Amino acid sequence: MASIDYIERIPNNVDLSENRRLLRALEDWQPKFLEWWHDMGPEGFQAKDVYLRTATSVDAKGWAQFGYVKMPEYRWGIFLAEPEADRRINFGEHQGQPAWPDVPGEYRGTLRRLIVTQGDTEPASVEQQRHLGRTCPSLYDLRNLFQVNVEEGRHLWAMVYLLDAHFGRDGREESEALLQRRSGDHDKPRILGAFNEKTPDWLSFFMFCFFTDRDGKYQLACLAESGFDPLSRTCRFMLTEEAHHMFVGESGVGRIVQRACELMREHKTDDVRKYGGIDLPTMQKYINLHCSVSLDLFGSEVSTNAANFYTAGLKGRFEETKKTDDHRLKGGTYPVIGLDGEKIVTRQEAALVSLNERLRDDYVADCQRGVNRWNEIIKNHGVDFTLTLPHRAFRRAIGAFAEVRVSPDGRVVSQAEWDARHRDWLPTAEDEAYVGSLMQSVTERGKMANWIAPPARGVNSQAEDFEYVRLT
Ligand code: BYC
Repeated sequence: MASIDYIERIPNNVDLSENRRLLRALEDWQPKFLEWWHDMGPEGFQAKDVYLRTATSVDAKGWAQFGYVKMPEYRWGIFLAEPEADRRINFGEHQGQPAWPDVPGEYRGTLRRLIVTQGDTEPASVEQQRHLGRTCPSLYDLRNLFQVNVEEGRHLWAMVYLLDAHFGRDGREESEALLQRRSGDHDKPRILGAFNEKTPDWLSFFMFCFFTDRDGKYQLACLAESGFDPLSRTCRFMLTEEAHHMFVGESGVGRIVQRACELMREHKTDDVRKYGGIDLPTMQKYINLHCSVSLDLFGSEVSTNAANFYTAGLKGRFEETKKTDDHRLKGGTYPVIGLDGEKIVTRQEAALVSLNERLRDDYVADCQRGVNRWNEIIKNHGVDFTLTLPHRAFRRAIGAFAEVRVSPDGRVVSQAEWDARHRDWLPTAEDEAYVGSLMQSVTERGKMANWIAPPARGVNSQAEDFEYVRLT
């Protein structure tokens, strides 16, 4: 079961050849996917050999095989984690019952919606990042961008498989629609807010991978708990790939921080822009922006949708099975922040409707660990500066704080104060223009743009001057 059938046109470990109807549906979708990839995937570089990792099996030995591949020839396919014998539903009103191999009729609409929402983010991120190849800071980073892009493409396949295999004609229509919406498009936008934002430069890309891909980790981890077993197994395998995307984000931002500190020390100044670096206050503004956009992806603090997903056994909590409560959340409460007039207060809400906030708490704690590691880099250079996460009520568009203005340190502020101060808190047009001015492509082997430090080690332990993308 672990090994993947690469003889088939669509690599898979789900015995696709045994299911002619599904095979036909996916073979019908495949050229449309490739057309979308051609139109909306990475601009340029499609004919170049890229040093990519491809999964040849879903076990530890096979899921990271490296070799040169042209992106359109990447073997996108369908890989589910190994089935767990006698898997049970671990939470909600069906707790203890065997996990479902098929979609229960009563949850068809809800599950389809969850899967479509998840699926929609994958092509969206590829669309958001499609222009970045032209301004890469190094071949190493160019290759990492493409690795992330092809894997997001595969995550789209993962959701399309579920739609085509389990939702009949509706599912096939949704699969088509996933290729028709476009990030940022006025008429047919992507479903969630963050996926309609621009990713205009590499600083934004690294921030996106750190903050927004991390939402992916937490949402996938909750879907991996699902009582619908094919969704659980699909998400479990996706999580192994997601880890690399967050590594790209954290190490990318860390390398920019490192370079800023090096320039500060070398030139004995905080004004590293003079020397072509990205200064730490600008990094802080980008953190404020990307963190706040990603916090919205968890939905409202108090949500009956989340309660219903949980009770139905469709979407669990992060590390559900490690928790020691009743896994039904009938009686308990959970602290949730909200507004009391002009004040931000914490209230105890019913645990069941607080699941979005609880997941946001897990997420914020994880983000903070990454920020601490960036601060270590700063401290090790003897620089007196601390990067922080903005308060979770800052610049929110979804939930209890959508209608108020809140400062990064968590004060509800007047519109007048917001107007006077927001330039200190969020990237300004000048900041974006400055960062944009640094985005000059560096593609010589082993070379790095001046605003970013080299990585600590190469991909798959390759040498510093390894040719990650063959441009000639
Ligand atoms: N933007 O009770 P509410 C990833 C809607 S990222 C726009 O507040 P709920 C990746 C909501 O749909 C992970 N709309 O929230 C990362 C609802 O609409 P209706 C993606 C939003 O439903 C990087 C209404 O507001 N996966 O994988 O509890 C690169 C009230 O809903 C937003 C998932 O999200 C928003 N930010 O939770 C590539 C998992 N937030 O019903 C990939 C699947 C809420 O009134 N999705 N709304 O029309 C879900 O679990 C839930 O849909 C959400 C929302 C967590 C997103």
